[in-house]
Amino acid sequence: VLPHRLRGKNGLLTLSVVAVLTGCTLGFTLRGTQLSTQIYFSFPGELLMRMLKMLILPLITSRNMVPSNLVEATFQQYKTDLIPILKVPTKTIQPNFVYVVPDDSDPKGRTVYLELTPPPEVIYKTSPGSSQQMNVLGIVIFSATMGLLLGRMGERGAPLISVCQCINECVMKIINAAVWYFPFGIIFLVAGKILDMQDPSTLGKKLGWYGITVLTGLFVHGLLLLPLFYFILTRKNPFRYIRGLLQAMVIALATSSSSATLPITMKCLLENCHVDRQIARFVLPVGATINMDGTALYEAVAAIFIAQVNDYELDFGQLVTISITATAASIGAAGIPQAGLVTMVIVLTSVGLPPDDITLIVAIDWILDRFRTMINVLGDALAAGIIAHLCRKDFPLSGAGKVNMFDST
Ligand code: DAS
Repeated sequence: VLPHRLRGKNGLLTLSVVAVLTGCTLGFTLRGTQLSTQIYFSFPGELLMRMLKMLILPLITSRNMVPSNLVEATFQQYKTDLIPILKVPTKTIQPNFVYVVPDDSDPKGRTVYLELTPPPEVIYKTSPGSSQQMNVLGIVIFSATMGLLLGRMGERGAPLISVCQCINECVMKIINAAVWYFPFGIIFLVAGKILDMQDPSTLGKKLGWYGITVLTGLFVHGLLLLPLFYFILTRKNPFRYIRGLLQAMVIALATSSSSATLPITMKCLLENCHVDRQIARFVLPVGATINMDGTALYEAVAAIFIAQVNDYELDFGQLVTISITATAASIGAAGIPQAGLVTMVIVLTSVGLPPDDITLIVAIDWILDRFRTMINVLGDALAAGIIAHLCRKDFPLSGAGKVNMFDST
């Protein structure tokens, strides 16, 4: 059905970019009408999000439960050296659910509660059926441990290993089929968000400068600092590697979710960037959960913007506090839309800023969320490329180089 030139992986990228542009055009064209997004736009876009989230659990578990000689060799040869690079940082911040509850007794009528368990409406606010309820990090660690143990069980573990390999092969076939729906879903996701966007005139000039600052920071970090870091550690052309990730970055732009983009990021790393599949299947899910460069940068800039709006002079110590808490809060943010907005209240609270002032930036958060999610995905993929390079230096990895997507041995 598709013209020959659109059948390849670059064709899908072209279709996705055209879909984003079509969604923007459709959204801005229809903004003046009384069209309801709930009727016309929410279903195709939500279907795309749920298709991606449906694939996360089977993809992570089936890939990681197949024993990998990488993890075994790592345990044998680098019991104390390499594991810290792959393992979760010792102090992981569990996502604290923070929500603002109007409190009549408070003279300003606003009180912040730091809750460890969210009330149902907060869960619904993050995103219904989101991976916020799915403990991706726990699933990765459990399935990788199972893979290790199954590898040591010899013949007894073979049946379950074979089942995992078959599941993994089926999941990759489903991903390859599902990706052709993505351009269609992207159109409605983007158009629906633009239709819902507050009237641009309500965005103050300050908010415009705030948005430009965040986007400039993300651009510098994502296209200058990260590639420089990748080149220093691998001596390879970072932009050739990033070109292989364009499809995943477009999906990240369209979905605002690192977790939902995970199946495509995995596909790009294996097919385009030729990263060892054992590294990709362990590093990506962990990165999508705790490695969020874009979110950390965004939360720091947002906190400083809110301080300036309140004419609140931050001293050097408070700026350092903001940098540290923004990094910690980004670790706790889940890979779902606007998760960074939820954890940012922790950053504001750390320097005595009014947490419910996040309402100042909500109006354009849905746009910035897309770009910071792109940088999050880029950071995860570059980290996987660096770790694969460092590991390959030390011992031969099976499966390095061009990988057949269905080769799940
Ligand atoms: N949307 C989040 C992600 O998926 C990032 C954020 O909300 O800051 O990475």
